[in-house]
Amino acid sequence: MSYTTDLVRNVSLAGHGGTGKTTLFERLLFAGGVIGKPETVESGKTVSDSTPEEIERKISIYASLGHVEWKGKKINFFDTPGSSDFFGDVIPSFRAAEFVVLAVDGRVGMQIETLKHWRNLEGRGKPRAIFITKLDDERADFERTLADIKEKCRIDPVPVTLPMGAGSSYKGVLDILDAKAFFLQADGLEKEGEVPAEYRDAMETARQRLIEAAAEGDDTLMEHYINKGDLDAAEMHTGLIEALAEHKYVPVFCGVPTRNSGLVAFLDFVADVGPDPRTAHDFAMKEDGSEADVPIDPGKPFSGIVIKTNFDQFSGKLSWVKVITGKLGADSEIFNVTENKKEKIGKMYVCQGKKLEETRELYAGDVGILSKIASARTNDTLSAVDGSTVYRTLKLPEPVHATAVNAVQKKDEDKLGEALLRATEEDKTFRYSFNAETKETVIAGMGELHVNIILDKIKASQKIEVQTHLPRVAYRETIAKKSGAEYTHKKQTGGHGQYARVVLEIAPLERGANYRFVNAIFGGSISKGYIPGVEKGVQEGMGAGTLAGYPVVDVEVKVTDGKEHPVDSSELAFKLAARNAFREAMKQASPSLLEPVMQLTVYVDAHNLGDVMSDLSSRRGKILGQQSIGGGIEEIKAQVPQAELLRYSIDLRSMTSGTGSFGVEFDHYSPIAGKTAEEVIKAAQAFRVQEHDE
Ligand SMILES: Nc1nc2c(ncn2[C@@H]2O[C@H](COP(=O)(O)OP(=O)(O)O)[C@@H](O)[C@H]2O)c(=O)[nH]1
Ligand SMILES: [Mg+2]
Repeated sequence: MSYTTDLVRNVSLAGHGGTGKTTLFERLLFAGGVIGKPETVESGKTVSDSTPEEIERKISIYASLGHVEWKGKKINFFDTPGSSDFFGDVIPSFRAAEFVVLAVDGRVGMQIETLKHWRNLEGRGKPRAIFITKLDDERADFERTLADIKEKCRIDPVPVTLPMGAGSSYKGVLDILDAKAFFLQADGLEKEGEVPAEYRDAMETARQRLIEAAAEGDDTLMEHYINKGDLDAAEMHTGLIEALAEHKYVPVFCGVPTRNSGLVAFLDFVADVGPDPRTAHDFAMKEDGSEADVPIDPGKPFSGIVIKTNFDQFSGKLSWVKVITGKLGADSEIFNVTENKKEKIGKMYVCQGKKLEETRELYAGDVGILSKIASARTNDTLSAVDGSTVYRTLKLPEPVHATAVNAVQKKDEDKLGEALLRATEEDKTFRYSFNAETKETVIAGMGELHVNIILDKIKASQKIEVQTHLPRVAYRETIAKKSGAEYTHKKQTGGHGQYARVVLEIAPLERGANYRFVNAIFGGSISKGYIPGVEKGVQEGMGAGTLAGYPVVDVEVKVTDGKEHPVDSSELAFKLAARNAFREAMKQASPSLLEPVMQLTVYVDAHNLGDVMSDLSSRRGKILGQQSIGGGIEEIKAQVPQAELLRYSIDLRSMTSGTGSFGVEFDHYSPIAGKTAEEVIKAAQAFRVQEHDE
């Protein structure tokens, strides 16, 4: 069954972990008749939390997609993970859904991840709503939660449903829009009924508020409202649709997902009022790097973007596609614009969690799944064969937590490498690289949990053991003063000898200049043909400094003299002589260590500012600036040695109860001395001993 654009609605369920998103998703599928029996997160059998790692931890790690047909509309729901470690799987739903519903726990109010989502959505101007859960709990309080949302998001949200009763006397919800009540049942879905007399006043007050919101929809409605003090049902309907599409109000829903309460009024609203994809647009990249809006439009040739990639045990690679224009058909030919490759589409699917269902057509606005499109990767633009539009890639956060990793058994290294590579394809916030300098495989992600879960999954699926440790810092060595040395390489082996003599001078260069080689030989004491050998030798010498074996930088090497032998000289002999001459010279040139210093940007709540600043100082950090960026958030810019930041994502999280976040990039190399340098040298020696043992 396929649905035209006007009949498609996309909703992302997002918010802090544990607020009830997965439960809500499950119950919405139940209300829509997709599943006959809803399961609990605790049972490990929900449609959404279906992977072994999710079942084991009882949290969502990956985005899931499912859909219900409601009032003739196909409503796609994304269930998303709550922990910031998995934010990379929330972003695709923010891109693909025209409507984001943030779940808020009625016991605790607006929590940090939800607030971060809120800020992200502000940047997108995306229509959004709030769903307050857990109102059956004695500690829950609808009004208090609403007040908290008002304060933290600086909005005046508009209730579309209101709770009847609270805690153990919770009875169900009032549907303000349709002036109905939905009563909680001992079993099964809630039942529609008359609004009890005691709630009529509350209902009327809420209806007035909703009418005001509708009147914001456009100027004529506002005029009618001002003149009549009311709007009729049809006016209210159009007003709410228009005002929501432009994010002029934030509807609030409530309920108890675990007991199937608050679902019907919510589904009605999404189907009747929720944003039509045709009111939304996506973003194309223009040649000059700027963006252009592309309306979601079924009338154009096909184009779409791959928003997510995952690997299924049975179906192989699955590419999730948001159709932006036109229609995508099964058994058709398309063009991967990003990879410049024609592709044949075979079967095409929609899904309910991990269950795939074949479909023949997907219209603009809809989200579906293609299997086995070899070239397709997350962020690729797909289009009709003659298309050339390229869509903007997903705005994903940069990884902030790095770990070095290796297989316990040497023979498993290749398997580990392949599995890590595949993980980077599935997860764009996960990186994997081999650092030739420190001879380590380094992986990086959004936090310790993120990285550990990926490793656990690899261990289990590949049946290999892996070890992790803090990544080694890529130090450098340099010199502080001029010096010179001469070295004669001389060997008599059998009939044929080796001979070369090199005299050179070295001098410090400015920071960042790296390396300069000067051939200052006059009178041909070393023939031209041997100079490349000399330079190779110098470079080898610089590859491992004399202090701790780190690469040497910012040095000028000048070859001033030498000597060769008509028979016994060779390029190899000059290389060896130059390498040793360089080492001798370096020892005399006051060698010192340089460490990488990172540019750090930290975002924290104002009340954590003092702690975070003094912590940065204790990490040998230099504060460059600090400013308020609104919403009670402070931005700190600092330069901090990389060696002090290896566990920063963990430490910042504990210092700020998870509210802080940061970005980091390499800035420059800076000298270190004294105790800090001694420790680095000691550690490097220990490492070399260990390497020899292996
Ligand atoms: N009492 C109560 N518990 C709920 C409600 N909604 C969800 N829960 C429970 O809250 C926990 C977290 O729910 P889950 O759906 O996994 O939250 P998610 O992390 O947002 O997906 C589970 O134990 C649910 O059973 C509710 O309305 N009332
Ligand atoms: Mg969940």
